Amino acid sequence: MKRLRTNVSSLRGSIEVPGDKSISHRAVMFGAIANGTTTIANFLAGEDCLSTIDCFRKLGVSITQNGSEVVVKGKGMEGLQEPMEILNVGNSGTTTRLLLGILAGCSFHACLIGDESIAKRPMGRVTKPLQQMGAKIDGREHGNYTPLSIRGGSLQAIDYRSPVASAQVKSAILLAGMQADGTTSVTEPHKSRDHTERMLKLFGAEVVVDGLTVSVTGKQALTGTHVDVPGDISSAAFFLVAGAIVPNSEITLKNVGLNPTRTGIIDVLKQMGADITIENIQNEESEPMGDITVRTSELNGIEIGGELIPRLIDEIPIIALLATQAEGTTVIKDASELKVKETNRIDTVVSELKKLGADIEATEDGMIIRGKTKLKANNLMVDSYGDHRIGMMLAVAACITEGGLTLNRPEAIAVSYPSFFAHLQQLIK
Ligand code: SPQ
Repeated sequence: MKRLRTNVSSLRGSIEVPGDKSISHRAVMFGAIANGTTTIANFLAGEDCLSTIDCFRKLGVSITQNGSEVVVKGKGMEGLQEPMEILNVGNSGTTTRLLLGILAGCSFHACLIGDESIAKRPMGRVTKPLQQMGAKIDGREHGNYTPLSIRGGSLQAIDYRSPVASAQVKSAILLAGMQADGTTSVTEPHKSRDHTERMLKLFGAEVVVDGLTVSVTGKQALTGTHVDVPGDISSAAFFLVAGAIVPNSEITLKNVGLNPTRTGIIDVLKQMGADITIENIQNEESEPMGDITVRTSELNGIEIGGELIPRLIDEIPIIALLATQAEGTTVIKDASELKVKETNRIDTVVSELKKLGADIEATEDGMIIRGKTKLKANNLMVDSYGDHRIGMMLAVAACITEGGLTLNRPEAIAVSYPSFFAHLQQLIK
């Protein structure tokens, strides 16, 4: 349990958020199956990415991690070894699904297990197409939930139409496709984050992107390289919102990833009227990054849905808090994917913000928030439910809440942002 800072009068200063979680996972995984050495700078040493390192070490890959510097000695596409132990993915959906895509092409046996939250997240969305390609996968409820067991082998390419816009589904199939005979394509209903496509190209693979369809031809080798991980925009989002809603604030976030498939939060802040500027954009050809400054703003409610949703799916908890401080109604729709994250994020966001007096209701595929509301707590306890993004959203909510507030299960935040509370403390004036 942690007592949260409430009624903060100002947030000011500049911070550098840790490396992007999605890119850190992929850099280790792609490095492991590449030929030669991969060096990673600004790696996120959060629990999820450490789970990825642990799994690949158990698959025989030599990985040296020294804080945010990582060196991976690649084994090549066919060099992974049958693990002697169960692969523990911890709390990480990305580790589970992308690892399954890689293991689908390996002719040995492996078992995957994770924590209580992972055990509730649907894996059929990747195990079914991987089975269609030729992998043998079994597990709880016919391979839909962990624990899972997989024996990969010779794979056939597929043309897969994903029913959901999910980068994890797309990436798992493309990673299997890299090991299959023929050309594998994945088509999504809306574009999900494209870090896999960009990173495969960085490792020397040929990837064809045609609108919502991505294709790779199998049996291409990857070559080890250097990966510079930008700051995680999903972590920055908590301070972008904090800067907009806490009085007398001005926060600069340095070297934040600005990949257009991830910047929905910036579009939303701008549409709601936030005072936000972006400077020093670099690295535009691979993973763009820049410095973002946000100041306390007058906000208005908006409607958020459609193709914007995959561009901000992980930011919806903090956007819900933002909407409580906007005049008028904010409607978030087309976001039923929130139900299958670390928690059901529609339920956990609505229940915890309601405790603080927010006017918020759950809908089938999102939520409706009416603002502007003064948040209040009278020595209340809110809960992260073991979900890092819910925990951080509540710590930011506390900054604009009157009264005493305690957070249950704050340790969940270490999954993606171990230095979150230190950074918050640094900004409080
Ligand atoms: O890795 P995990 O646990 O799935 O983490 C989350 C998060 O909030 O950090 C989702 F709960 O991020 C996913 C994201 O929602 C990371 C991700 C990726 O790196 O490919 C893609 C998104 O998931 P999905 O299911 O839409 O592909």
